[in-house]
Amino acid sequence: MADPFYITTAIHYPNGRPHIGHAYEMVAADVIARFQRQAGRDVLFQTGTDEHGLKMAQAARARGVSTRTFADEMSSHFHVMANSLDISYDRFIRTVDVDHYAASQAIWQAMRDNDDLYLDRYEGWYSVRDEAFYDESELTVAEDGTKLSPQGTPVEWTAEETWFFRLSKYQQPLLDLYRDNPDFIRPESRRNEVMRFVEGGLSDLSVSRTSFDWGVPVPDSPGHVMYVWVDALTNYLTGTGYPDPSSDLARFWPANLHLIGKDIIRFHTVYWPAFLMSAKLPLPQSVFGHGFLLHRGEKMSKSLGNVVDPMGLIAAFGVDALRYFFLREVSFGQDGSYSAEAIVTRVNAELANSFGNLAQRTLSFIAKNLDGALPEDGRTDPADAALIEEVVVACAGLKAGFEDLLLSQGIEAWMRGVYACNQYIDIQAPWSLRKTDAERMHAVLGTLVRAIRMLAIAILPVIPRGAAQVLDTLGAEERDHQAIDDDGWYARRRADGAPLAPPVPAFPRLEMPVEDQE
Ligand code: ME8
Repeated sequence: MADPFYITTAIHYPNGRPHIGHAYEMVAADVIARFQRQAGRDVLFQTGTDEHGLKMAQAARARGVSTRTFADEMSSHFHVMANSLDISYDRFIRTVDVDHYAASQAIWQAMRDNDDLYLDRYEGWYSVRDEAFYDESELTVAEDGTKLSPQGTPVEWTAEETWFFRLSKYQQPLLDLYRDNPDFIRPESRRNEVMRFVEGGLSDLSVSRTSFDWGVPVPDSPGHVMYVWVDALTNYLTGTGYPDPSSDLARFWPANLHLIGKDIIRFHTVYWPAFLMSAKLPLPQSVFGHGFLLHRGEKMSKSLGNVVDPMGLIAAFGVDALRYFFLREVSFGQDGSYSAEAIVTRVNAELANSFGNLAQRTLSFIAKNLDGALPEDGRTDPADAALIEEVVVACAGLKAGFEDLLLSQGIEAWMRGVYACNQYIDIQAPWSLRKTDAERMHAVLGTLVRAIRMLAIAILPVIPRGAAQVLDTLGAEERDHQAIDDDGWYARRRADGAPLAPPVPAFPRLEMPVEDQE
């Protein structure tokens, strides 16, 4: 049985429509999930929506509909977006799912059995937008006197009877965890930030609410619903069949990777491991906090009018183009900027003019001049083996990058293979050889077919549609990493005798949408 690999995105708040940050996170996780599947791992990939909490209840009230009706409608936009982005999730979880209630109540009970929950009165500052409690010392004051959280959102004073979790008890175990597992929090800058926070001391955490009822009921405590982050974090366990140890999915816990944004790192690397330690459950291997995607370098906000609908970007540029842009443009872990020009420039330079053009000019030349028959083994030249070697190195570079979550560096390594092919084709000039040296022309085209096949397999996780289209034209069925090195493919494929399918451009050139032209 292959080695399990469980990857999750954050579950997204559907209090508004999905934005580009949500799309970015789903795509990044999807590329890693596809990459690990292609490498032979037994992958479970979960994404979904986080539907409880005051923020959802307030948004529904503002719309004048019941919270459940609102949640159903809004969650469906995230589900549709995931499908439109070709996200290969195994489960799209909703925190209103019945099994999620069971899992949340089970972890609650386990924390209670460990004597980590007690009833007390909570008085303090709460931000509904962040669904988070803050200490007075963390707040700043706006010009109009409003108190603001470190995320810049307004806080309000709340006082109610709640259950508390003994977070303070876990300060040292958490510091030990970070020290012993340097990869638990990535990238390094986030790890340092969390360690400083925990070293500063931890207060017990209020983990239930009595002032509203939109949440998972606390077992044996009428009137209390769980603090939204308790049930939200538990979604990762729900996906593995928790609390049933005999579930088919139980083999996926602990998760290999929680992929989340930098603003919610504290919830995932302080609260979540503490809850799991308390419930005596194994801890995830790694939490990666990616950066934010900013529109022309500015934070998105409705008042700036720069909240771009990802569905509009898919319609304007296509799924592969958007996926490629997200991962190639932004060094993974850091913030990045996007704009229509940046998407068009990047995609045209690298997909349309480089990889797409390489595949298209090679395959249409073969279609036209060899009637689509695979080139024969002509007279070789050292340049042929050198090119194949460069492409093998490029694909290995992508693999090494992706294993370490250096996604843009991995794609950059791959691009070097594409550039090497384009240089080779210009130097070897098969169009001239057609008249002067047919045997050599065959060798050149055969080398290019092999190279294109390897490059297309390697990039499949990033641009699954276009890369599959190129591979379909070649009739290359095996598409895992092992297949990249399989040099028996070309001989087998030639022996089967079927001509290549007529090539269709897989990566059209993009135009700037009219409304974005200045
Ligand atoms: O925080 N660029 O949900 P959420 C990149 N429900 N990523 C961004 C982004 C941006 N501009 N804006 C947000 C929540 N994100 C909770 C999570 S998990 C148990 C519960 C990321 O809808 C953000 O960092 O506010 C987070 O990882 C995800 O989108 C969902 O954010």
